[in-house]
This record gives sequence, C-alpha cells and structure tokens, in this order.
Amino acid sequence: MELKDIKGWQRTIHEYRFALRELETKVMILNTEWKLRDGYSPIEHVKVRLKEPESIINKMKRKNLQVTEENIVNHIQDIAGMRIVCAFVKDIYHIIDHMKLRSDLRIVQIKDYIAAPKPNGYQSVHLIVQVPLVLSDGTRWVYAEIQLRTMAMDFWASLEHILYYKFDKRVPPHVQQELTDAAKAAYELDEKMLQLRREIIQFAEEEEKSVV
Ligand code: 0O2
Repeated sequence: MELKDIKGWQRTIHEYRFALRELETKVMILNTEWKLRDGYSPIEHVKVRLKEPESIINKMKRKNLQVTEENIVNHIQDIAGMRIVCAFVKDIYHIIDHMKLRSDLRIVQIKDYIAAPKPNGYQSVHLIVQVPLVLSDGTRWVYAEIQLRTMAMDFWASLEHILYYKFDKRVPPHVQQELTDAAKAAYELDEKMLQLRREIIQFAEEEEKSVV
C-alpha cells in the first residue's frame, strides 16, 4: 500500500503543505516583530518538513491502524512539522506562552521532554497544534507539530538521529549510555550559557548604575 494510491491524497498533502506555509509566515512575522521591538528574538532559526510517506506508513503500522485517509488525518498529527531552535531554554517557554495566547492557533497537546527527558536523554518540547486553513469551501483546522529546542539539544538530537538510524537502531549498550551522557552534557552547556548570560546582564546593569 502506498499513499499515492489513496484517492484524494494529493489534495490532502497539499493542505498540510499550505498549513505549514501559514505557520511559517506566523513565526517569521513574530521573529521580525520581536527583533524590531526588543532587539532580540527568542527564535534562533526555523526548519519545516513534511513527513516522508514511508514514515507515515511505518507510524500507522506501529499504531496498528489501517492505512486510510481518515485514519491518517485523525491519528498522525506530525505530518506538517516545524522545528524552532532557540538560544536558551527560557526562550522556548517564552514562545509557548505566546502561542497559548494566539487566537489563530489551537494547542491540542504539549509534550514537555525538557521537564521529563526521554530515557535516552532526548530533550525538546513538542506542541501538537491545529492551524486554520481558509479554503474556497470553508476553514479546515490542520494538525501540525512544532518542536522547540535549544541549539545544544538540536545538535544532540540531529547527531543521535544520524548515528542511530545509520545503524538501523542497533548500537552497543555502552554507546547508548554514552549518547545519554552526551545529552546530559548538552543540558549542562545550556545551563552554563544561561548563567553566563545572567552575569553579562548583571554586569551591564551595574556599569550603567555606576555611570549615573
Ligand atoms: P520524522 O518524520 O523523521 O520526524 P505519538 O504521536 O505520541 O504516538 P511520536 O510521534 O513518536 O508518537 O511522538 P514523539 O516521540 O513525541 O515525537 C516523535 C518525533 O520527535 C520524531 O519524529 C523525532 O523528530 C523526535 N524524536 C522523538 N524522540 C527522539 C529521539 O530519541 N531522538 C531523536 N533524535 N529524535 C526524537 P520521527 O518519528 O522520527 O519522524
């Protein structure tokens, strides 16, 4: 069974593509507005992707679901995916607080793998959202997943993905342990950079006071 064999799939995949464009525009506007207003944006960079057909089919198998358009649309919520990479952990929660207030997004679920990392050390916050897509025959709320992580978390996750998948998910136990240790090191690096940022801000504030 291939996705292209499903009647109407081309139209459906276009809806995910359009929803992703809408989401990208919202985030780009936000990024520019924050930079103009505050001189700093919590958004470092953004990537978008549509889930590969093979990955959709595999996920349907994992969930023991028959591959029908209805099942895919209702059960696979990360076909449209966006990754927002931030400098600091606090930036991630700042963006989430903003997203919660928007009337043009529905937050369906928040999976906080920073508060509770996966056993292998994976950290990120995943938001399952619905994006309104205004079409000629009405508005459809399309599912998308937004992954938010710091640069250190992104570095770890991208390399772990390459290593793990290159070897078909078979790695010796000690390598598994070392990958988990590397995730902890990424977390410590985030903490360190945040602490340095605080010290720089404090230093600048004290200098300003001494001038007055
Ligand atoms: P792709 O298409 O390659 O991006 P659920 O929807 O809750 O039933 P799901 O989708 O497995 O289950 O939920 P989860 O674990 O919250 O999110 C999966 C996605 O998060 C993955 O996409 C990765 O992008 C990322 N991810 C989750 N765990 C890990 C991990 O241990 N290492 C890395 N590198 N990334 C991870 P996919 O499924 O790989 O698909």
